[in-house]
Amino acid sequence: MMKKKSFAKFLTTATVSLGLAGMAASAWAGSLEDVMKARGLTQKDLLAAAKTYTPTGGRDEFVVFSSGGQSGQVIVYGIPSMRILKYIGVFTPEPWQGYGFDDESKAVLAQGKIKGKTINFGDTHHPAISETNGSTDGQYLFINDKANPRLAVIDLKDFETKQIVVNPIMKSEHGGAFASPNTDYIMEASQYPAPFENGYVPLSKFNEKYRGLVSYWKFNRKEGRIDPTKSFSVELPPYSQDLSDFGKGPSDGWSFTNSFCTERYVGGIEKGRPPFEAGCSQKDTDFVHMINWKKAAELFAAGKTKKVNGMDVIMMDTAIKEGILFLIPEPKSPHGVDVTPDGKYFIVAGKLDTHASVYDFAKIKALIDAKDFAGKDPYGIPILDLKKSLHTQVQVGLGPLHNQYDSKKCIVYTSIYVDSQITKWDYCEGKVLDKINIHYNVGHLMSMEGDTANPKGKYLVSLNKLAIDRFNPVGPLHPQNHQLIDISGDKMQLLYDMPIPLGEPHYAVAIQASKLKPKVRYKLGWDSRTDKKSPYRTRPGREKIVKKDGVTHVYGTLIRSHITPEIIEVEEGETVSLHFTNVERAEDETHGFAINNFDVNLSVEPGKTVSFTFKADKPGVYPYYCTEFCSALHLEMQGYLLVRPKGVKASDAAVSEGQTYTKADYDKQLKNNIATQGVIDSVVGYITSRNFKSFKPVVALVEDATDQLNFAADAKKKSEAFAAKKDYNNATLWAQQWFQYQVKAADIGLRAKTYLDEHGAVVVK
Ligand code: CUK
Ligand code: CUA
Repeated sequence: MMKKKSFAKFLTTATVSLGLAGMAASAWAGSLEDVMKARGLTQKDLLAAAKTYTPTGGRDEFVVFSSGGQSGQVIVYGIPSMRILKYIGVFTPEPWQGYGFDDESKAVLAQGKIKGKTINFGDTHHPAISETNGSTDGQYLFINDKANPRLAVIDLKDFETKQIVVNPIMKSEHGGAFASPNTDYIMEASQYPAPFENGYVPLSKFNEKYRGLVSYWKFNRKEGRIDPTKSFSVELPPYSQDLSDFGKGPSDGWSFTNSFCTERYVGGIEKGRPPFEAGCSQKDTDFVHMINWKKAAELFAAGKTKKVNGMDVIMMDTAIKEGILFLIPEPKSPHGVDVTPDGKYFIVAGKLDTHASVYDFAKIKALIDAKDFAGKDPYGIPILDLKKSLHTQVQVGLGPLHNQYDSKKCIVYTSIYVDSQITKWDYCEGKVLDKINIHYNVGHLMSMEGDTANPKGKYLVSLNKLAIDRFNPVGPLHPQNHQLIDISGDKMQLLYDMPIPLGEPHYAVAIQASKLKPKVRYKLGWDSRTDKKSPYRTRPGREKIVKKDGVTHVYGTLIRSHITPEIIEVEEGETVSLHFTNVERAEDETHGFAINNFDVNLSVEPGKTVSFTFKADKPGVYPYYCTEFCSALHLEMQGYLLVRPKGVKASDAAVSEGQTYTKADYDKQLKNNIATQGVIDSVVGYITSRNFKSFKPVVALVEDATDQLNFAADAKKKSEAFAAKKDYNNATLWAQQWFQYQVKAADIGLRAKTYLDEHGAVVVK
């Protein structure tokens, strides 16, 4: 350790050697002008900063759910601060949340197995928030996995993944997840045509046997789960279906799915054939598919389906005969179809075209009603005339991809991939209003609730594929760049760049933060994945170890700062099932649980019960501990798993400790505890003399502190009982435990006091 004198010398040397840098630092701490000069900031920068900067303790107006791309997760961040709030484990394990480590969440991930095989990644593309009357309601989030056709349900009450459904027919999936205006159905469309059956079908049979598919998954809002038995699909031609959207208002009851490669090209570059990219971009138009899903649901209810791999499918012949499936040409290699907030139009942008096309649903409906068709595709599906279906076409830039709507009437924003721009335009009048450069190669873009019946305007995020020179370099693999743009005025203004270091996000959705009502704790003993009381819940004092059906069940509890039990001894070869209930009621008092060598980390939030089942296959000593820094004595939140070799008897000998305590130790601890109680009483006095009941967070803190003081009283009783029996060793240790609860109560009390001081509490009589 450095001596005092040499430390002082070190300080002087350091100050001198800092020299000029030290001066710059002092300039930095000065006025606004000084800081601007030192950091090279302009007035415009300051304005942008003022629009995004969120002071400590401040909240964001909007919350974004972004796809986490290949990570198989969802990224949650705030707008306008662009601060990342959470990564939600969805299709892949996420150790911090214990997702894929505790038995309960393993069961959710296991739903995502495909033909018995565990899939360790997901390619998430399109999140969708549940809707009521076409507006986001903040209850559920859905997201797709493009690579392994799957859909996941996330409950926004606790931001946890509850269900994964595998599409039994598709071999890839892109046009999901999209929610119908009242979330009756979640829609997904396949991407790459493939045979319905799971076996081998040669490409020579492409036209007859390969198919596309749209599935409508029935969502049971009460259960918060998809019901596969009430879900159905519609067979489509082997075009590469791309993105989808549900109609609303006048177009409610219909869904739209665009496509590319209607050439039905099958590639073969290795044989000298032109590659997919040539064969799939030959024609000037592809097809948007229109499906009357309400009528399709009636056909399903009437049994007019065929079972394919266990799923009910309305076959193309039936769909054509019943008049629920139509095609409209769309220019060229389109990407995305976006229904306007009023449901009167939908916009399609062709990647290889400079135009965005605005389709008029009323015109389309009239053509369908009059059976006015321009022809049929090779499968007999009626094709509508492009010109007769259009409202207008607008030249928006090179490589337009996706569209998002503003709260202002008729205003839409389109991402322009090749030009690296966002174009703002009027789809009613058909004219371009503004363009802004972004960095670089935008994919999706997202305005606030901009894909709903009630867009909120204000901000737009450009989800850029490339970041190139925007951030400090971190190697050849760059983060992606989400750029925040102010759209409140006539001209778009770039505000902020946020690197996204997780997967390649595709789409994202935003919601007004006020619509989200997540809980802060679970009911005591809750299995958060089934949303039911856990059969393995335990309460303090009821912890036990029981053997049942060859499994050793440990019913334990977690609370600041101990794990009960602290010693678990089993025999080699035993199957052990640990069940921990976090019995805290305090907000944010999560405990973790990890054991050496068993590949486990559990996250046990207040009230939650989680389990971890494993085979104690190797004799040894395995320390376990809490992995969340939960309290001052967090490091002491520990225990031992002992696995004794087969046939060796459990030792009944008392544990050996390093220290025993005397009456003098006891008296000293007692004196200390009494003094501490004095401090606690003064803090309690301070709080209760103020109007603390007007502050909800303080009421919660006071409840928590009361709990701790009750625990303290309990430990005090035990200490006194041992002291009466002159067992000063145990009396001292329980007195120490009593003190530990006092410390926790004092810590909470001081937090409450600070809160009251900062929020202007007043003295009451
Ligand atoms: S997609 Cu990736 S930028 Cu999957 Cu919606 Cu367009
Ligand atoms: Cu509980 Cu650390």
